This record gives sequence, C-alpha cells and structure tokens, in this order.
Amino acid sequence: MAGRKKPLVVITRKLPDPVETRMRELFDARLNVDDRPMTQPELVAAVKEADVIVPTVTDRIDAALLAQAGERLRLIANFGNGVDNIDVAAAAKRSITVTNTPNVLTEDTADMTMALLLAVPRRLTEGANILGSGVKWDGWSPTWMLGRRIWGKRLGIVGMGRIGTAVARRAKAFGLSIHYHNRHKVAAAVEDELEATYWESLDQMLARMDIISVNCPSTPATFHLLSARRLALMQPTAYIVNTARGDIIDETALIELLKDNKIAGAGLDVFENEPTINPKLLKLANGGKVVVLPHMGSATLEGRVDMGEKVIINIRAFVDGHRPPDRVLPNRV
Ligand code: 8YV
Repeated sequence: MAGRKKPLVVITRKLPDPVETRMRELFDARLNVDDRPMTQPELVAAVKEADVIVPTVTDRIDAALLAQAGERLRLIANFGNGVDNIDVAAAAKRSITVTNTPNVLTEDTADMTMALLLAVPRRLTEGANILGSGVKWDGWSPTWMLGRRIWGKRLGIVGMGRIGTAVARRAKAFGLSIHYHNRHKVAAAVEDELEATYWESLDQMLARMDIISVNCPSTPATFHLLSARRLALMQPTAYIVNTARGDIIDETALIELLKDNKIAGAGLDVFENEPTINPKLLKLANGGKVVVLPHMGSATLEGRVDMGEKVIINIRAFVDGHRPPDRVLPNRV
C-alpha cells in the first residue's frame, strides 16, 4: 500500500494490543483505548467519516444508522461471528460489504457450552459459592448437594453448525447421546462419527431430551424459536443451555417455567436484553437453578487475537480490491 492513503478504519471497542498495533501499522486506525461503548450519535459520526467500521455485538448497525453513512463507507468488518447486530440487507442495498469472523471462536464457545452443561446439573457454582461465602462447612454428607448425572443422558442440539458440531464432539466424550435439530441433516460421515440422531421436528426433540443446547444463529427466523409453547414441551427434569443469542429463547417464558419447576435448570451466557439481566433470572441464579455468565463464550485471549487477525485479513483483502474471505451475504443471514 506504499504511497497510497491508508483507509480510515474506526474500531468501536478496545481490542487486544497485538491486534490494535497491527491495525495501526496497516490502516489509519481510530482506536477506542478506553473501551467505552460508542453512543448512537458517536456511531453516526463514525459511519459518516470512515472507510471501514469494525463493530462488535454491542453496536447496533441498523438501517437508520446506515442511512446516515458517508459515501466512503464501503466495509463493515464485524469483530464477531454473529451479525445480528448489523442490518446486512440494508448494508447490501447501499453496496456496503459485511464480513464476520467465523471458525476461530468455535472451539472456545463449545468449551463454554460444555462448562455450562456440566455446571448446572452438577451444581458447580452453587457448591463453589457455599465455600466462597465463608460459611463453615460441616463436612461431606451422602445426601448433600446432589445433582444429576451427565453420562448416559440425551443431549438435543438446536443448530448443528460449526459450534453445534464442536459441542457434540465434546458431549459424546462425556457419554451423552447426541440428537440434533437443524434446517438440514449434517453430512452422513459427521452423523456416523457422532452417532447422532436427526430430528426434523424440533417439538419432538424437545419433548424427549435431558439437556438442550442452543447453538443456532440469531436471525428473524430463529427469534423466540424456543417459544413459551415449545419450552413447555421440555421434561421437568430437563436442562437448557444457551451460548448463542438471548433472543432465540423466550426468556420471560423460560423464567416462569423454571420458577414453576417445569424445567430443572438453565445455563445462560446470553440474554434477551443484554447487558441488562432480568432480576428474576438473577434470583433463580442465587437459588442455584440457573448459572449465568456475562457473554463469555469466545472470551479467550487466543480467540480474540484470532478474531482480530480475521478482521485485518478481511479489511486488507477488501481494500486491495479482492473479495474478503468472510463475506456475509444478506440471503445467508
Ligand atoms: C463475540 C459472539 O465475542 O462472535 C459472536 O457471535 O457471540 C461473541 O462471542 C461477539 O459477538 C463480539 O462481537
């Protein structure tokens, strides 16, 4: 790019140092070293001026914002896999390319899914909190802190994409039998490897599983996919884990079912109105029925550096006149 003006790239949040340093070398990179989330007016100012914007899940890049974008804005290089924060169709209408960061957060998110999947039935945070609270422990007892066994149970995965498949591989090693609901059956070789059972009907699968894991993207089609009616199909002994997006589950309905002991427990890394958490969920978490995490699925240093690297590659390919590797097309959302 010698001699050429560097593109103005606005990065909305603080990224790991190696990513920011490389961005400064390659681009006219406007960093957010304080990591204060940008307000909507600040985002408007950014899209008016920038050639490229690098948002995260915390930025709403909707049609109203894009309508105010300057002529220079040609690329939205999302720092994240899910693009539910971006109106991809509105971007396409304005000939703005959208990219994301697939693959590099698959294993980390699958690990966190397993962590929740173990934590809820085995009462992990509840036990840790007892000792952490400093109360005197009277010692081991045969009937105290009993959870439910993982080995031999049935896991129903909603959305068998990259992350769902990575969860299935781990879960199989923990002795769970793998069931899944997906728009399409996965390749026969993958089904064989996982000894997985495909359910065309989500309703049928929900009614039969011991644990449900939500691993599909948030799209208009998956909004409240786990509706009040569907959640009510679950067994009262069943657990649900969500590391995908909060709005895939009707959270109000889930809370009611948990309160009424119609679902045994939930492990949630994502919420409907993030970062606001429904106080009723926190109450259930204090009571041990729910384990809540603050959207940490992909939160590893390695993962975030890899995501940054993907963002850089996408920007670099785009500004050099090539098709960026992780382009998101509106009809794929
Ligand atoms: C990301 C995620 O950290 O990539 C995703 O879809 O859910 C997260 O793990 C976040 O989206 C960053 O924008």
